[in-house]
Amino acid sequence: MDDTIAAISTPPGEGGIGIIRLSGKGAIAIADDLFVCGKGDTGGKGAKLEKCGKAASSIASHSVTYGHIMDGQEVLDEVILTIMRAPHSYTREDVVEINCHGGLMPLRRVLDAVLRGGARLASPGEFTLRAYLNGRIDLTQAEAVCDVIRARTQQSAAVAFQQLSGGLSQRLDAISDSLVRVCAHVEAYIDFPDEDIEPSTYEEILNHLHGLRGDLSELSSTYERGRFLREGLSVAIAGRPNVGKSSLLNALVQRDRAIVTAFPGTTRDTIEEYINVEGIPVRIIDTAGIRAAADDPAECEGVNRSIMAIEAADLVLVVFDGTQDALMDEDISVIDKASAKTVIAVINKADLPIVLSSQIIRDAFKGDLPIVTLSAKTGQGLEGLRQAIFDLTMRCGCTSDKRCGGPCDKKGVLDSREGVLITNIRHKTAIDNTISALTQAINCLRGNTPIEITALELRSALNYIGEITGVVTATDILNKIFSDFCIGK
Ligand SMILES: Nc1nc2c(ncn2[C@@H]2O[C@H](COP(=O)(O)OP(=O)(O)OP(=O)(O)O)[C@@H](O)[C@H]2O)c(=O)[nH]1
Ligand SMILES: [Mg+2]
Repeated sequence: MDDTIAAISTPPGEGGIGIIRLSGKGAIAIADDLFVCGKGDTGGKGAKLEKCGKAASSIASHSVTYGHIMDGQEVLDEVILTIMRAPHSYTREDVVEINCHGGLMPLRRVLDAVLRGGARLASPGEFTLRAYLNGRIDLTQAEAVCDVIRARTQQSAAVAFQQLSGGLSQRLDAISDSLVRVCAHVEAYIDFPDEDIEPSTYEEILNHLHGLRGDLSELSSTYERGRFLREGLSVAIAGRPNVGKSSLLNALVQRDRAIVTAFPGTTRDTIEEYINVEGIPVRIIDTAGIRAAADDPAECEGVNRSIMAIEAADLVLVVFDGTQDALMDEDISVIDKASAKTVIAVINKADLPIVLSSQIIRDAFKGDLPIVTLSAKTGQGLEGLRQAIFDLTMRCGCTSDKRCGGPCDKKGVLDSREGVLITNIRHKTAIDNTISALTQAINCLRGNTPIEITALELRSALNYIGEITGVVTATDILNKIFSDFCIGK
């Protein structure tokens, strides 16, 4: 943390501007050596500059200054320099941002000069790591930085922003503060072993612990919805050949992405696209039609890939041709492969007379499931499918039965009472560990266990919560979290 780090903070490629960021004690001194304020041509060696005479170190914090980055007499790039002095910066250290032209060469040349000037190339996420280590943000907020950058839909971004602005931390801090008070209460009895716990105090502590455990369970139960908003949902389109799977993919992505022909066995490889279903980022996967008679090696491999895609998907759309009044063996074979998954049945070709009944499908699946009738050709009924995907994913009107799913208020996902969703498996695991420790503490209190053991369980519950916000954190967890970041953030 004593050195100065630097990196290109904008993505590789060509753009209007590209930014090099420096952070650390030496950042402003390095800028002093390289930056010449004032107008001039950008014509390489011997360029004439009308210097304004202002050194980088004399530029006011949070202001921008026009000038050039020089390597001796050579102009490396025409830039805008921004200085943000500690502690009012992203990392709470002195930060310098150099806005260069957004191309590979200007950025590389300026970065090289900065590194020669004494900075070290930053590791992935190191700016955010410093922000965390210097106490500007906690660990959940640091993780949210990555989520904001990677968000694919407005809803995903909203959840990430909420975490970034401390929504989750505040909720956990409140629980943690309560737990500290209970802990202090219990530990007081360790210090005065002759005192017996009053029955009323006893009940009070137990009630309090039950309440906290309830709050945490509620938070933990939001994970499934939160995960889909953060990571997206994978949806495989499965079915026998020629039922209209590729047509359905094309209808959902609103362009001719996959080849459609009247011949069965058209699709061989799986094809993936992203769509936005009411804020849920959905990776939709078109697969080869499943049939046993596929003797062409490419089609056989396609069928294997279809089966793997079904197994890996969060949700499977099993497509049927609604113009046929009975299911074929090949349909049954697809149903067998998908029946362990969460399924929406799609009766396709509704622009033609539909003769396939929903009851036949329910019987084949041996139970109730959402069934949507649509036409991939005309788009009729497509909105119903999007709604069914949303309802099923967000468990609308649903409890533990994974196949249920009633109508659901779309806004309900984010306007939920608690307003905070758990989106990260690390947080969910720590919350579940906290719940287990609280359950142990409650059992200890109820049994005849020495009060010291209860106190230990409460301490371990506190530690688990601390792991989430980063109050208690092992180095390997930090390394894992920040290695996931891009360089320059
Ligand atoms: N009338 C009508 N025809 C459709 C509809 N959807 C697909 N088709 C036709 O059905 C045939 C097969 O469509 P595809 O989308 O290629 O079917 P697939 O399930 O991807 O077929 P494979 O890739 O061979 O497994 C084509 O002739 C499509 O035009 C629909 O909604 N209505
Ligand atoms: Mg196809």
